[in-house]
Amino acid sequence: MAITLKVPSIACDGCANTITKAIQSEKPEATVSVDVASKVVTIETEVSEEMIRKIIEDVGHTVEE
Ligand SMILES: [Cu+2]
Repeated sequence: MAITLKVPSIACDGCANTITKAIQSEKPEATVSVDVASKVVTIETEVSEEMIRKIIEDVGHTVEE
């Protein structure tokens, strides 16, 4: 299932990297793509959206409701 989240706190490639690594360290099978310009994160995973939101928030980013 693909989850799409808007993460307004993404400012650069470093942020994109932090988020990608955080998700993949918890869920190695997840495919993560981050569009820095539009601040949208797309995750292909079996994990719940709730869990993904928590992982992103745990590395200091804010997920839009
Ligand atoms: Cu950054």
